[in-house]
Amino acid sequence: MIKNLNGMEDSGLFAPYKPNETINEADFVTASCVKKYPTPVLTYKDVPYRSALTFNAGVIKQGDRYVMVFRNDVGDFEKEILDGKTNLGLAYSKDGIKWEVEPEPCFELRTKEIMRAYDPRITYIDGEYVFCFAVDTRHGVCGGIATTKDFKDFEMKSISVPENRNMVLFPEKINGNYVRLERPMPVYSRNGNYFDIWLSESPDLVYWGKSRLVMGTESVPFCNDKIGPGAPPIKTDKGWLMLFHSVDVDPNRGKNGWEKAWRKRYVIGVALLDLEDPSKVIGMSKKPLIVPDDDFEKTKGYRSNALFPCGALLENGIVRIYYGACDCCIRIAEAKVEDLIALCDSQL
Ligand code: BMA
Repeated sequence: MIKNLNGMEDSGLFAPYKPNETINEADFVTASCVKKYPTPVLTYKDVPYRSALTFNAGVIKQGDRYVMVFRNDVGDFEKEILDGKTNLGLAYSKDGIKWEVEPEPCFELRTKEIMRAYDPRITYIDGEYVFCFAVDTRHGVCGGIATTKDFKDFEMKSISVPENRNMVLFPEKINGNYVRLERPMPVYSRNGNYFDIWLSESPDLVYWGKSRLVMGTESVPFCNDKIGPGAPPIKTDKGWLMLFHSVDVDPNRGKNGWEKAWRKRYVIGVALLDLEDPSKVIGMSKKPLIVPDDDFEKTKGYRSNALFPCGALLENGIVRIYYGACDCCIRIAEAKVEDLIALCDSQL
């Protein structure tokens, strides 16, 4: 007998799931309850320092204003030049839609070992803002966590072992611990590029453990490649609402955006996690929630067909989703929270 298998004991690590259901191309449409704002809310044109691509932004409410921290890949958009540097820009807004970018970036990680931090997510918990971001190092991609009270001074709490990315922190402790969703990238054991969503707990944001699988790629009928958690989960009375990105690859896709060839498509999915044990998926939508569906998202930008949510806010019954589009700008989509919950009607 083996004690304390940490939730992995029942029918094995990868159960419960329904493997390999797939949807048709005609089902890659944005759900009818979702309304997209017609134009991006932030582009390089809004940034007062050198900027080519502004995307993948964490957003949080601070008193009566909104705070956004966005990924800024430094360069020149018009000339299609990237300098190879990334910093995180800071913007404030009164309404969450029109943004004023601060004169300087608020965060940059560069050491001999670390090349950059990117794709920030922000959670407010216990009186401080917790940032989760990806960290490119010379020895692999890691998940990084830092805290701040003012978006000026930051304290690094932890950097994971590689390969890991897309960490998001729940906005409250669960059963006494901080809880994060994360996306490790196993190379040998999964027989392909199948990267799944996991969860870990920590007493202090430094030491992480009790790791367990939340959702495998095979559970997502619109995925043939990888998934990853998107925005910090939103608490509802039916469960934690989890937005995630999901990737399908088609070798027949050719040139898109700036790159010679870009064969992936990133769409946004939605699922509900159990309130007390968020490693349990209690419902998900079998179809994508948001897909690239206007001309801009399908053909333009740095990488077409790439939607990447990092922020979501629930106010007055409406969930506002902030997503990077085409790895070059930030857009908003909105839906009623009850409609999003209703979409999560499939059990894994
Ligand atoms: C992911 C990350 C994101 C990016 C996305 C689409 O792997 O690198 O920053 O938005 O790819 O290119």
